[in-house]
Amino acid sequence: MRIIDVKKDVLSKNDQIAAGIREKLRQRGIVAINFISSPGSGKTTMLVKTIEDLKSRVPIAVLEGDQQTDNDARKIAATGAPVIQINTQSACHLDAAMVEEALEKLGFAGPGFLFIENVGNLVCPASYDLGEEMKVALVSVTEGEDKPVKYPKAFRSSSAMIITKTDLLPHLDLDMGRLLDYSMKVNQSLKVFHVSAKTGDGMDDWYDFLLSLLQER
Ligand SMILES: Nc1nc2c(ncn2[C@@H]2O[C@H](COP(=O)(O)OP(=O)(O)O)[C@@H](O)[C@H]2O)c(=O)[nH]1
Ligand SMILES: [Mg+2]
Ligand SMILES: [Zn+2]
Repeated sequence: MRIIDVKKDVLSKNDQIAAGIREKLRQRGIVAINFISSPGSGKTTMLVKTIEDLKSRVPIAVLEGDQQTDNDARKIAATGAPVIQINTQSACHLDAAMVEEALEKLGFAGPGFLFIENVGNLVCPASYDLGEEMKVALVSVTEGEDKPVKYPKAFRSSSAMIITKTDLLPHLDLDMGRLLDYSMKVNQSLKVFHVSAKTGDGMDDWYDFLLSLLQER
């Protein structure tokens, strides 16, 4: 009798494709950022604001992942940025093969940023390498303090955490110190941003960070 570890096998195939994507993006001077968060944390809103503020300085393209609809792709398209919507149907995450196919359709020559908005889910997106430079986890102030310890892999596999919707803080009793303690507990090197895409508060720190990634190329 033989037992096959299916999950391991699927992931190693995914990692091979992701490595190919990473190499291609490097050659084109494209910095890819994989956004992961729960549904509604503010990924699309962050992207729209980021594109509007940076598009005159650097080319930006987007891959949008959702099970269904092209709602988010239409919001991105309204900014003028090239975008492809990936509908994953029953799947709850993007994988490297989906990204490879979408990249061909996108035809983004680079250099610049490629933002990948993953399916809203803090679980399996953490396990799938999409060939990105880094994962960035978003958590909104309405989600409570303990998401980092409940979903540690999402925050451990991310290089940065964006705390979103800070304009709502006066209406909430979020303990920010605890949220920060929990996130440091799972990943000490997590770079943290506090932003409101609505008011623009804190966005400049995020832009400085992004632009420094491009300069490192
Ligand atoms: N007050 C406030 N609401 C926000 C902010 N960012 C996003 N939202 C709202 O949160 C909801 C979900 O945002 P969306 O960007 O679609 O989240 P996604 O599902 O992670 O892409 C929408 O109603 C947004 O208008 C923010 O900075 N402040
Ligand atoms: Mg979205
Ligand atoms: Zn999944």
